[in-house]
Amino acid sequence: MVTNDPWATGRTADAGHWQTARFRLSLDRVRVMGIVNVTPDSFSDGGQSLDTGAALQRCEALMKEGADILDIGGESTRPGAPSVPVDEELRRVLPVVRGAVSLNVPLSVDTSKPEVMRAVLDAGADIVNDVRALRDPQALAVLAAHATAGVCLMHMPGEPATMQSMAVYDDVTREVGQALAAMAARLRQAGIAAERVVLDPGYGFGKTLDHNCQLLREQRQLLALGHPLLVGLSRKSMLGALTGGRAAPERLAASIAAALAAVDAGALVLRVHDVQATVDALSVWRAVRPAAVSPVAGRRPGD
Ligand code: HH2
Repeated sequence: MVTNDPWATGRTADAGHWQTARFRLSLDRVRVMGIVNVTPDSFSDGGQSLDTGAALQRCEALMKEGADILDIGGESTRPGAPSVPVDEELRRVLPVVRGAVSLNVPLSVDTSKPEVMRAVLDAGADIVNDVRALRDPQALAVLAAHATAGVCLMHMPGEPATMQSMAVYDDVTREVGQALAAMAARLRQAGIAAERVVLDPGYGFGKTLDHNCQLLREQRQLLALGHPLLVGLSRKSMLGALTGGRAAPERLAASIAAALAAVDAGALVLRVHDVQATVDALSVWRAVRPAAVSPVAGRRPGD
């Protein structure tokens, strides 16, 4: 074991996999989570997969491109997006989960609603990805009642409508780290095994451009929390700001650069719109990165 191995720093021995409902997902290499937004109004791809058939086609296409996980969402989190009633969110995501369950790939559902969580887990979904980190006690209860489902806890102060007014930190990395630690402790107290939990710093959620850049620069510090890190930087507005105002569909190069920066800083799951390009970038990355021995699998991450 190489003690200064970036892949090892601060991570506990059991942080080498993500336990999800049907799959124990090895994290000895970086995993790509492909985004399937079943929404009319998502910030970069709203309306593209609004009906079940189109969403399932996207699921299959993303798998062919090399996605390791599919993340299905029925409500946009962009600031100002209208809230979606439970029955409408269920109408959007449940048939997609039911159709995708036979694809033999881990299915994540991006939701904060306990009713939706319960229904999709009953239908065979593997992971709950909650940008509100199960802050609804009923949501926590749904996950605690499930023996194995994975969960992603993301940092977001307040709600999408108010989060940018709460983008005030003395030290963003320290404060995001403390908040994530408290979230993980709350799940532990509820009896949810640590191996089921990944953490996400929440790029673009209640953070200014400077906060996002500092957080990415210092992201490695979050590895000390002992959970794998998932990041969502794909097409985010911070990338538009850093590239002279490019619109969301024109942020591919910026998204790849950000994804690799995040991997360099210890991220093990990348939530992305552009799966093929990200998979290609990771292939090159793996071939040329400094050799490091994974303490988890006893071999180089990515092999
Ligand atoms: N970002 C978005 C949505 N869900 N989940 C996690 N864990 N991390 C993220 O960074 C994250 C997320 C926003 O992206 P997108 O789904 O493309 O847009 P919208 O929320 O408008 O549907």
